[in-house]
Amino acid sequence: MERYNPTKIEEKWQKIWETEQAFRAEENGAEKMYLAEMFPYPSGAGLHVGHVRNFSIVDVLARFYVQNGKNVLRPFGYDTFGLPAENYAIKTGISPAEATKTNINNFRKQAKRLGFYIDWNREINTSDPEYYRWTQWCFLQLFKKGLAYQKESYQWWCPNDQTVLANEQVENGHCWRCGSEVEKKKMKQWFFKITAYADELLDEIDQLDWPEKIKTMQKNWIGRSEGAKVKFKIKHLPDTIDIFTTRLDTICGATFLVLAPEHPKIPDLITNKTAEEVKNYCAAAIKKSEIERQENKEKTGVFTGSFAINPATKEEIPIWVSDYVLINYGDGAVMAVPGHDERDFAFAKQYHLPIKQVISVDGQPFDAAQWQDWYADKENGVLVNSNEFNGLNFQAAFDAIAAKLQAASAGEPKTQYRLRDWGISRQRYWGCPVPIIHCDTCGDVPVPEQDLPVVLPENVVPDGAGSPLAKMPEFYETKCPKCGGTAKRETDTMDTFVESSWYQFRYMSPRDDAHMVAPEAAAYWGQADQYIGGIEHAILHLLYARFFTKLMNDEGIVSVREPFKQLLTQGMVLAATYYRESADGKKTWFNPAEVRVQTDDKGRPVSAVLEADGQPVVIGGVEKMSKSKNNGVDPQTLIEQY
Ligand code: RRW
Ligand code: ZN
Repeated sequence: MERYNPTKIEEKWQKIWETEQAFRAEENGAEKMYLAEMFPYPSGAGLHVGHVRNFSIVDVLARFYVQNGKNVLRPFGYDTFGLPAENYAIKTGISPAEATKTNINNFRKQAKRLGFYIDWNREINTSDPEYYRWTQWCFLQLFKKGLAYQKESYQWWCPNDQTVLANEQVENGHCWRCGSEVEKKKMKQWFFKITAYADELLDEIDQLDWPEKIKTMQKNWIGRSEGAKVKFKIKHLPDTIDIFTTRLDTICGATFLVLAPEHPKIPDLITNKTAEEVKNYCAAAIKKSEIERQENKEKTGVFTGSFAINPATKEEIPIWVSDYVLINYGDGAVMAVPGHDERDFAFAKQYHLPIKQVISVDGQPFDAAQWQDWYADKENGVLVNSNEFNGLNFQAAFDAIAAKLQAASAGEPKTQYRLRDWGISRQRYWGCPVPIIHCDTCGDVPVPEQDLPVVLPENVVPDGAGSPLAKMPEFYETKCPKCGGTAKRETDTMDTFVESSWYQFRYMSPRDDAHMVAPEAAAYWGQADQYIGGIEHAILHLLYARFFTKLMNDEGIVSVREPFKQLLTQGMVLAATYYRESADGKKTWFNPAEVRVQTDDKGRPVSAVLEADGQPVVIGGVEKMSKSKNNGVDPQTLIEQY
C-alpha cells in the first residue's frame, strides 16, 4: 500500500487554501467561534516546537468547529516590540524594524507550511503604526480619566550607561551590560491605575472557565486583605506614622515601629547622634533587591532615635528602620508585634526589644525564648494584657479597637491590596511612544487625537547606552499643542505588555482606521471563546488583558468585560534524550534528529544508533528541551519528515 506522503499532497492544498482564502472569517450572523493562541514574539530563530504545539492545539479546534458548522475566527499576529528585539539589534547592528520584517516573513512562511487554519487577512504586527496608534489613542482616554498618570518611583539605574535597567538586567547589584554597580534612582514614570479595578479583577475570577491553578495565582497576585489603617503619633512632632495591619487585635502588643529604608519621614526622625548610621544603613538597603530583602536571613536594622505613641496603650515605642519592610506595600511602615508575628519576633530578638504577649490560646504558656506557630493563631486566641479589650476574640477585638481609634481619629478599617499600579514607562527605544508633550507653561499635554500616531523613528540601531529617542532632537523637539510654545515630546516608550493587552480585540477589525475596534465587529465576536498559551503568562499578561477589557468596555469600545471565556495553558515541551558515556563518565548528548531509533511492534523504542556512524547510543529519559541535553528539535526538520 502506498504510504501517505504529505509533501506530495500538502503543497497542492495549501495553494488552494491560499487562492480561495479558505480560512477567511466574516461577520455573517452564523454562530461564531473565536479561537486564539498567545501570539508570538517573532525571533530570528524561527518557530520553536513550543510554538508549533501551542498553535496546533488551536488549529485542531478550529478545524473541529468548522466541521461542526461554526463560523470560526482564528487570526494570527506578531508581538514585535520589546527588549529581546532591541538587544538583538544591539548585538547585530541591524535595526529592530528591519529584523522584525525578516522574522515575520519567516514565521508566516513556516505557519503556512504547517497548513494552519489562519485568516491571513487579519494579520497584525504590534510595531506597525496603524496598530500602535490605537494603543496611543487608548492611553489618551486613560490620561483624561486619570487612569494613566506620572509618579516618582525608584528604578535601577546604571551610572555608566546612563540608563534605567529592568529587574532582570541587574545581576547581583551590577549592570548586565557593563558590570558597573547599579543605583536606585527616583524617576518620574508612567503608570496605569490597575488598582482601581482590583476588586472587580478579583471578584470576577470565579466566573471564568479557566484552570483553577491560574485563577488562584491571579487571586494571590491581587492579594486583597482586610485590615486597618492606624496613625501612630510621632512623640516630638505634630505628625504621624501611618501603618496598615491585618492584626489590629494585637495592637496593644505593638512594642516598636519599623519603617522601610525609603520611608519619606526618616529625615524628620533622625537625631544628631543617629543621623550618620541611619543614612548609611538606608543607602545600602536601597541598593538591595526586594527578593534579597525578603529572604529569611538574619534581620538588620537601625534605631532612628525617635519615638511614637501607641494609640491603644499610650505607651512610647521606638521607631526603627529595617530592610525587611518594603516601601511599596502598605505605607512602608509596620507596627511590630513581636509576640505574634514571626518576622517581628526575629527582629526583636536581634535588637533586644520588648516582646509582649497579647493573645492567649487555651491558656498555653507563652515562651519569649522561642517562636511557636500558635503565637500567630487568629482563629483560637483571645486577648490578654490589652486593658479593656481582654477576653475578646479576633473579630470582637478588631471591631472594638477600630471603633476606639476611629473616635480618636487615629485609625479606621481599610482594605489593602498586594497589587500595585502598573509601571509602563520604559526608557527604551523599541516600543510604542507615550503620546504626551511636556510644556513648561502648560505641563503634560496630550497629543491631539488627529496627530496620532506619534511615529517611532524606524531607521535606528540602538547601542544599549541610554534611550536613543532621548538623543534625537528630531524626535523630541516639538511645539506645545495648547500654547504653541517650544515643548518636548515624551521619550519614554510603553511596556510591551500594553500591546498584548488588547490585540485580541484588534483582530476583530484589524484594518479599521476610524476605530480601535469596529462596533459591529466587537458586538459580533464578543470575547475569545478559547485562548491557548504558555503557563508563563498566568499572571501578568492575563491580568493586563482582563484590565484592558474592562477599560475598553467602560469606553464603550467592546461589549464584554472579560477577554477570554475559556483558557487552556500549556507547559513545557518534552523530548527524548540520547547520549554516549566515555570511560571517565563524561556524557555526550545527541540531538533526536541525528539518531535512528528502532521500535518494537507497539512502537516503543528499543534501541538507537547515531546516523553518522551506525553505532549505538543510550536512550535517556524524556526531558524538557534544553541546550545542555541537546534535545531541542527544529520544527522545520519535523515538517519535512512528516
Ligand atoms: N508574545 C508573547 C509570547 O509569549 C505572548 C503575549 C500574549 C504576551 C513551550 C508558547 C516551550 C508560549 C518549551 C517553548 C506562548 C515555547 C506562545 C512555548 C508564544 C512553550 C513558545 N510569545 N509553550 N511557546 N515557545 O513567542 O508559551 O517547552 O514567546 O503561549 O508559544 O510564545 S512567545
Ligand atoms: Zn504649552
